[in-house]
Amino acid sequence: MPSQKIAILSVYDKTGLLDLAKGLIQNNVRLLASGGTAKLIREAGFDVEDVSAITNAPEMLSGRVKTLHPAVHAGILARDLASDEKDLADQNINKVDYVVCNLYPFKNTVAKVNVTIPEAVEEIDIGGVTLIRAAAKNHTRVTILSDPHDYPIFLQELEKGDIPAETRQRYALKAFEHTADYDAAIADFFRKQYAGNGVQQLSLRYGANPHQKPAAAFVRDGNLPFKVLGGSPGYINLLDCLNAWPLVKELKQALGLPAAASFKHVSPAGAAIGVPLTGTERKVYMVDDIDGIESSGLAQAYSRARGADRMSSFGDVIALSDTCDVPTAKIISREVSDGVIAPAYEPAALEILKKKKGGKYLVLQMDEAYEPPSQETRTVYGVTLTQGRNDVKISPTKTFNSVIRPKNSPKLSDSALRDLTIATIAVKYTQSNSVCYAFNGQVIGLGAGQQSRIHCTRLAGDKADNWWMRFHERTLSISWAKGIKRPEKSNAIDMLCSGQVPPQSEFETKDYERSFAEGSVPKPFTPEERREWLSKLSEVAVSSDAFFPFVDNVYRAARSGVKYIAAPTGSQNDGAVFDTAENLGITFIEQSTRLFHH
Ligand code: 93A
Repeated sequence: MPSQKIAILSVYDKTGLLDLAKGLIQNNVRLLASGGTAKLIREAGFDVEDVSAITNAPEMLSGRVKTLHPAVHAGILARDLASDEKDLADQNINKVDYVVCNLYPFKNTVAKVNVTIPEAVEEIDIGGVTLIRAAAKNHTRVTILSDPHDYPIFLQELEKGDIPAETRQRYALKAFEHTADYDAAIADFFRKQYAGNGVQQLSLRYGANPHQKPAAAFVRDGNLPFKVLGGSPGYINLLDCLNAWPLVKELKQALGLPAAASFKHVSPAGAAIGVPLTGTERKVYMVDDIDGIESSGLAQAYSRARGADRMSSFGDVIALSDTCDVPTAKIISREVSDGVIAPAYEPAALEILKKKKGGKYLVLQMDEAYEPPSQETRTVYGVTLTQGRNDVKISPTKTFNSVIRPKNSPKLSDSALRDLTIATIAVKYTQSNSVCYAFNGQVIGLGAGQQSRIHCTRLAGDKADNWWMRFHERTLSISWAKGIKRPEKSNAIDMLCSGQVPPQSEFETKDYERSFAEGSVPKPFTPEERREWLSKLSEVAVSSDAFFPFVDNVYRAARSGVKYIAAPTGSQNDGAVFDTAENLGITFIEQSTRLFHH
């Protein structure tokens, strides 16, 4: 006669317990239960023994030790092996077949306002986790029920005989998820208590919006890779920093010059390397009065990154590849900006930045040696998504030498390779779809987050055009009204350069004209003047994060002086795209890696 099956029951949540006990008994299962669980079953009139019947040890330490005993765990963990059977027989221990357990309500307890550490500590379940883990580990023989919702189906299957292997596997998986979630909640609580704010975790005021609370940033392993030297970051600030930093790190690695990026809403508004600035560029980027800029590659890089699209960079988060020096800090100090991340700061530069925004300017110091894990995880609407990190390396020597069209194209120049590298690294960190135009070591137009590729190509192209219109003599020679602020100048220039003038209403006209010195409102550009000036822009490089589905993208790019396009292929229209590029004198480089980013 087969020996009687044994179930150990130890549940905090006693939902469905009595029906389960009844069903088990009807199926001739012997019940063993911990204190409160046994009491409830017994009081309902069912036959149950205390766990101490097999441990010969009482519950101790006010319940801290209830089921922790070799008689319990050897009974659960034993396999159908002769050596295990012998060990059990030597100790007079019976095999356990079913474990029913759910854990102390740690999450509910720590969710209470003003919960103390001792209160939380008492809710850390040890014996229950051990029961669950042991039974789940030995699921080839043992069934673990950690969710009361599973009791009815379990009883139906028990009626039929043995619990099928697939059911045991499903319950084991659920059990492992249950203990993992439980441990994560414990770690979360103690991280907040013991990790020290800013070391392993950082409390944030709120998430993407003020009503999204609580919010925090943390790592599970080691410390955060950055230190807060000034201000306190918001959620979106961190998203910007953690995208902008790898962008500048990769630009520097790829091109060997200091790099800077200016981010807004998790896409770059500008990104550049430290190519020396001409006098005109200094004027256009509003840095002609910065001392020491000629000898600071970093300041030049940031001038370019910030100068590319001053409208989009308003209130930016900045990433710098190198130690922030005084000229760079001076440029930053007088722009409207939210924060900066850099590997280090010269003391005098830090002093300047710490005075910004009444001392609230965000200054983060990034650990240059930090390497993120290769796997990325996030949850969206309760669903966890995981992927390998996009760690593909973009390099001027390796990324653009696969297939170049037309086939007889001359070797790409160093400056073309440099600008293709910049545009491609920029799209790698831009919300998709994205298309980037680069020239002279910097982004000059970037289209981010458009659902249609041609809209990206147009948006980026229009930005490149606006950028170039800022170099027109008429824009350069604007005389400004007294006391006008830098952002107001940028707004007025943008109105002029993007063809928004003449304004449509009397009020708008008045507002616009207020920016300029008396009697010197610049004449709007006529379509012919625009066309004429834009035709002078040439040698521009474009990178796209995925293939061009239609030839319209190539036509649009050509209008903004584009001579090089790097894009993945795979469209049905590839042939037409290549032909169009060739007809327009554009070199097309098949860049083999798709670079979507979200
Ligand atoms: O404090 S414990 O970690 N020590 C134990 O040995 C132990 N064994 C089971 N808590 C322990 N449990 C937990 O007790 C179970 O996880 C379950 O949540 C609870 C059931 O207790 P009772 O049967 O006394 O109501």
